[in-house]
Amino acid sequence: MSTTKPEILAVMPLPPYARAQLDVHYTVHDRIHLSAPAAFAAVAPHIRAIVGSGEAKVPRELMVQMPNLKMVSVIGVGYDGVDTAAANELGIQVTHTPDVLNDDVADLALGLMLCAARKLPQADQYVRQGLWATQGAMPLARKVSGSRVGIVGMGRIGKTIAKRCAAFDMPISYTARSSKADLPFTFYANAKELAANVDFLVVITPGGAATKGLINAEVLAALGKGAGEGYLVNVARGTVIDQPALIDALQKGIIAGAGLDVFDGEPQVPDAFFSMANVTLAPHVGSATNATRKAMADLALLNLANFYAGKPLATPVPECR
Ligand code: 8YV
Repeated sequence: MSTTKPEILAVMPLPPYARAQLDVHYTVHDRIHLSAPAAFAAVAPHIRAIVGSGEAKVPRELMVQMPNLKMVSVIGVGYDGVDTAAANELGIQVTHTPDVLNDDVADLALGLMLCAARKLPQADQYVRQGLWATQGAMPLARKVSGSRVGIVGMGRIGKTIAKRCAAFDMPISYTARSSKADLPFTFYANAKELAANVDFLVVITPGGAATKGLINAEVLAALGKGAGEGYLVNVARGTVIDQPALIDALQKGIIAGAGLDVFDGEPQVPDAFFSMANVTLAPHVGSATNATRKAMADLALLNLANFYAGKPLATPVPECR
């Protein structure tokens, strides 16, 4: 029996636990260290699997450079950076890590709602800067419990967010590709109608071409109801929001505020957000707890192990089954 470890390509730096586990079982080549074409060409024929996080970019041009590539294991539920059509054509399987991060992403969505409406980051600053003692009570905030929530994308994480919103006595509406008969929530056919009928709009739909710019100026105007109302929360992908339109809506007070975990072009974040008092910003931390990142890495490793053992993959993406 050969003791040589299979060679895999990491398309981006990986979290420490995932990296350590991968190193036990595989020889991991880092794309970042193979920028010279000759260096990459020397490794490429040996690569049968790629690993990367949810933000990994795996375009057709990269796949075709590895003649023996047969698998892409994404450590993340989102895989909008992977060209799944090309993968299908080239006979490359793609896996991701659904379900294990539902709780964390939903927790963060509620956290951002509370931060945006109850101004928790500002409240913290108010105390630290001694303003409580010198200026008295903070201005009053917006009540969250009982407010209407609209969820854009009613998949696994959307349902987990809804469960938490139900505990806050929030009437729940949603939009998705189709209405789901088994859910006791109000369905709207599109994001604009949904936005017009809610106080909080929470975005948790997959990224990619199909949802690019879905939350545009019109949707934001509908959320604001002509009266500067409505809060936007995004825990999906930055591309789902028309970011310049959001900046405009926040600057002009078209909507009341936003809580954002993801950005178009992250980790670069437009400076315009930094000076806004009506937005709470987070650096894409939806799944970023020790327990969940471990569960995600373990699932990605299981997919890789199954692939090398010739067994069915645990969590293939729907497009590549
Ligand atoms: C992470 C994510 O950012 O799962 C996703 O789609 O966006 C995240 O959980 C990340 O990719 C973890 O590696």
